[in-house]
Amino acid sequence: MDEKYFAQKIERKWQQRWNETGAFKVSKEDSKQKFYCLEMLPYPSGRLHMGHVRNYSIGDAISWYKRLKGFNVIHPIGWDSFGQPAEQAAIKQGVNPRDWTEDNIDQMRKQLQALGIGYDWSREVAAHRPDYYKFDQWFFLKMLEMGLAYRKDSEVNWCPKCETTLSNEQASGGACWRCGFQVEKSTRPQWFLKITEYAEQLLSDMDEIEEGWPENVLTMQRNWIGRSDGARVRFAVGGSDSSIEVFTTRIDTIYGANAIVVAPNHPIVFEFEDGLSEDIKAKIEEIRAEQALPVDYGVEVEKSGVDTGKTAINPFSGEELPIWVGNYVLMSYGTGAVMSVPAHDSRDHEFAVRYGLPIKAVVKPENDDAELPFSEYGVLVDSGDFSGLASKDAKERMASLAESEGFGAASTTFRLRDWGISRQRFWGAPIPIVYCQTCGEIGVPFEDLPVELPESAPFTGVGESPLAKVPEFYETNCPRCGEAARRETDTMDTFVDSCWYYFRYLDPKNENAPFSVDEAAYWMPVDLYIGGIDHAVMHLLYTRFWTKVMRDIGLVEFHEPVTRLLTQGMVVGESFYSKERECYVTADEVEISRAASGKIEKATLRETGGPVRLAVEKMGKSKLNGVDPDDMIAKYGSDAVRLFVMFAAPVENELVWQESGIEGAVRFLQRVWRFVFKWRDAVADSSADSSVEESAASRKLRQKTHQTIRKISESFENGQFNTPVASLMELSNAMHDFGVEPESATDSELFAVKESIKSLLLLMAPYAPHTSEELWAEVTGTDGILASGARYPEFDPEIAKDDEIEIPVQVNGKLRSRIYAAPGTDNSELERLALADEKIGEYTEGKEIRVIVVPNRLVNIVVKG
Ligand code: ANZ
Ligand code: ZN
Repeated sequence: MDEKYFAQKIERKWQQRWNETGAFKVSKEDSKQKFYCLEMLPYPSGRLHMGHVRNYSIGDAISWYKRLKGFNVIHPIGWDSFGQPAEQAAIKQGVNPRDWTEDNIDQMRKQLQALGIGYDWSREVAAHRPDYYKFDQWFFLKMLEMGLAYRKDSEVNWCPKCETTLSNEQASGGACWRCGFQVEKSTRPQWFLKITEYAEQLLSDMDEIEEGWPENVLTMQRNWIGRSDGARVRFAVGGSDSSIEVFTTRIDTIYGANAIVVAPNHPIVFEFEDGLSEDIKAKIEEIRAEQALPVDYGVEVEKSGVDTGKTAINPFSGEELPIWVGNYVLMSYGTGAVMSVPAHDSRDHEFAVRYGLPIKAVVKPENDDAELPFSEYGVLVDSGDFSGLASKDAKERMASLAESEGFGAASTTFRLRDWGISRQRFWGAPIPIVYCQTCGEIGVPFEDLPVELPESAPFTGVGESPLAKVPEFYETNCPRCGEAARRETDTMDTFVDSCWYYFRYLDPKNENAPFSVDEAAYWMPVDLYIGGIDHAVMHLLYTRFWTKVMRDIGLVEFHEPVTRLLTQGMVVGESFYSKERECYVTADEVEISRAASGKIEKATLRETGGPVRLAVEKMGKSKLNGVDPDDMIAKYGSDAVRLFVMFAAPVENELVWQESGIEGAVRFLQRVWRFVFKWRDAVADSSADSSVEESAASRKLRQKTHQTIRKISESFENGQFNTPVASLMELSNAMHDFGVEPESATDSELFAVKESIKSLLLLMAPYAPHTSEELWAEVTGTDGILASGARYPEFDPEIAKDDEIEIPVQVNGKLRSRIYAAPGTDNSELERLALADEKIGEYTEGKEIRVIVVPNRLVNIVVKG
């Protein structure tokens, strides 16, 4: 054993050993309880960043813990390897997207191995490989059979200059991200998956995961699905056979309607259009153009509109209402038409005020008048036969009247839209469809899968799908009639790939099915899923949807794929902005003075002493505040990096990167190493058992050891993964303070030291596995923790028990005696001890008393009379 701690030497050794022995390889074992620990799979950009390191360190720590607890732990990894950056690299650097992607994967796999994350590499999957995306296509065809995949004309963002479609992100603010040109909406046929068919289940099944998912994620999903209970009501159009159906959540306000407002693309507008004046038509065009611009989520637009001059009849009151076109009514929601009730809806109110439309209140608070708009429930007034009813009752009665009279019905609407999966991209899974002149759109037969991507395509970044320029790809024959036909040239949204990758880990080589039903029945659902909050809706909603489809196909029997979700906080770095230079500078260029807490008190430019503004921001190149995991591992070792990352903050919180923190982690590991080095021989030779007479020192150390085991086990079970590191440091301090030298130690002291070392190493293994393995092998003479099948240490409650504490006993507020009891002794026992005390007896004998106990602190006896 080296006297000094050489992180790199140990780490290389154990990484190699784990690799050779397949230490993290697992298979289904029905007799063993499983634990599925999953981290969101990375996009192979080529370089690991600190966010990844954090994500995988958390997952690995929990995997180690569960493994030592005796679970059959599956901990796999793969690559979300389809998507834009590969295609951009092809355009910019002229490389083949496949080569670029594979090189990046090799690079990042090496980095993950250098971190020593315990993955079962035999289960690695990558979305861009045909053996994987074959089953993206398989699922698509299943959904086609089930009527869950369909094609319809739909709007896309289109840059007329680049002649290409853009994602919403690429069209943010209405400008093309490449050229800044104004983005238009254009219509093209696209494939959709009917996630809306599962809207209701996606909501109600949340009951099953409520315990294990963060509240904010559930709320975001609920809002995204956006269930709205209301009614549909048909208004007849004056002087015509047509009618307009509105969706409203407040049918009880219908007597207050002052207008019907429709979306500019509502069919009725096209019906009216010929008869409208040029002015009105121009205004409608303007609103259409405005709505065609991509909007940034959450930005309020000023309400505007135009009166068409046509009217509709309120079926309840018989009143004639003007029909307006409004910019705030969307064709994509409800029915694309609203009844405008300005007294009770703020949007309608703003609209009515702007155009001087009448505002009539029809709902009032119980005994009160209200400021308008009043959007709460109340009591109906001026509402014909319904006046005097409470809103809630009125809603029910009015909806059933509408239904019985045939002009409406209760109705539920969802905000959730079907999922458009067509992308005009090369680097994605081809949609397995063939278009035939005679037979129409035909799914590729299952036995012909995968529809493979060609080697390459002309990448220009402009125009339609790159695959539409590869005749060898799109020229084919109709699977039904055999005539010449054309393949679909769009590829799938990469969110399809990430919907089911963690099922594929369970059976990655299966050529006939996405995975085996038996494997999934054993391993699923995922016990813990760790990733960023940025996936709260899209990915996590899509994958829940996919699971329900898989259930309906018969692949799985459960409804929800993930029992517990952990959203990790961001890794942020300190950045320094020099005011005189007007740019960010690196930490090396700054003179920093820190408070003991690590907080920066003052920062100045080293060269000039000029002022430097300090900020804590997301790590990034432009801020010069990023750190490269490889550099950190090379400098400090992966165990120190991982230990620091886990220690620095609770996993849900932001983590502020401070290199000084890593230095602390290294010092801790060195200290542990020195202690083990010092005691190794003495401890290894000793076969003492605990039954021998104990010294005070060994009793104290054993108590600390068992308390630490108790505390860390509790923390793990409660989902606190940073506090155990502090407990480890405390235990290590207690070991150093032991005060006995190996040469003079008694058997019981050797036993206590050996127990503390072995416990510390097992408790530390989830955080610093290499060092723990190495030292364990040294102390026990085995091939390490994993190889020897060691289990997580158990604590003995007797030994862990705290010493007794002193509790003052007062009589009428005056100190009269003291009793001794273990901390946490319950109130009735403390009361019994106090009353049994001789001195106290003198005051209480024969008296009427009342006892007040403050646990662990005080017993006060009130003596009456
Ligand atoms: C009349 C009314 C009176 C409404 C009132 C609200 C309050 P949520 O809850 O978000 O589903 N609405 C319906 N379709 C619309 C569309 N295509 N574009 C814009 N607004 C639309 O909202 C439902 C309410 O949003 C509906 O109820 C309708 O306004 C409006 F005191 O009808 B309400
Ligand atoms: Zn055909």
